[in-house]
Amino acid sequence: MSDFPIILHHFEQSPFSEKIRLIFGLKNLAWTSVRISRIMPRPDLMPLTGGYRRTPVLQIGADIYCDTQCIMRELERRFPEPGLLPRGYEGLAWASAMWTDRSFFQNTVNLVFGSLADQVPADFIADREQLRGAKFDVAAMKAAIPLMRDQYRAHLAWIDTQLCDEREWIAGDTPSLCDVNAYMNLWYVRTNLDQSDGMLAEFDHARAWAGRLRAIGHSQRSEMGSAEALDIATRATPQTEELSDPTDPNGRKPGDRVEVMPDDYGRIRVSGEIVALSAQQIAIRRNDPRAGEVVVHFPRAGFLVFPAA
Ligand SMILES: N[C@@H](CCC(=O)N[C@@H](CS)C(=O)NCC(=O)O)C(=O)O
Repeated sequence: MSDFPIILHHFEQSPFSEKIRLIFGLKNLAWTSVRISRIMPRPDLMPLTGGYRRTPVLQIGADIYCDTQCIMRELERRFPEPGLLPRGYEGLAWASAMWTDRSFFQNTVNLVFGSLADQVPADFIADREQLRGAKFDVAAMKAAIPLMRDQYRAHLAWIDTQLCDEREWIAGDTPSLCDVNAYMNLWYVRTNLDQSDGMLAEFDHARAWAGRLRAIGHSQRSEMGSAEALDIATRATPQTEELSDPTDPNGRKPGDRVEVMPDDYGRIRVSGEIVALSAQQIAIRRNDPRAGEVVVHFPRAGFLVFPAA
């Protein structure tokens, strides 16, 4: 295994980062925290990611993992015990992110920022408008709060239904990615709006479940500055081995030059040369004037791959 620290580039208020902090807790992993600004610029992080700007990012030496799907996959691969894929439901556990990170999360974001409305700083709004390429309209979000409450409640009710046979975790006897993915949204509401868990009042099972997840904690955390993390990447050599995908539907292969970007928001293209490829991951090699040679990893679901322009 790698001698490099497990570095998470994140900010405290980030719900997607909370997923990964919770996984550190579940796997009892010591990790290094690099606190990044909540808004751009992030001058020591961009040399590592090649422009990918969403949070969090995991760094191990000169290997950089973007998006929680990809980060979870790598943590599961490197630290398989305890496993977070429920037996018999592995595919569904991965797929649960498409519910929790998209429909459930967009609903949660609107609820949180609609409720915070006038307290949301102007520079944050401007930054998120750039991220989305669309207006971040807190007044519209505020007006939509009753609608968002209905939606949020429907998502909570699904969690509660899943737990109503007195099981402790969504997919059975042990915590899994299904729990981590869904919990992020409750964590976000609780930390911003509803410390008393008022919206959970009617859902006894989901409320108890959220309490169990909260109790897990984040394992052993130490802090590092962003310049030091960049320096680690500069001195390290990427460890990713070449992997080809004989059934890639577009005939892509290691050595091809491509650009990769999310399909939803933060649509910034990152360019590089394919190192590894499968149905669920793509890793590209880049050379950066400050970071040196790095390999940047992305998931496939929710990401678009183009031939380099
Ligand atoms: N699908 C991404 C979504 C990540 C995401 O949206 N993170 C938020 C923060 S919680 C973000 O990137 N906000 C803009 C930013 O930090 O630049 C993932 O799973 O990592």
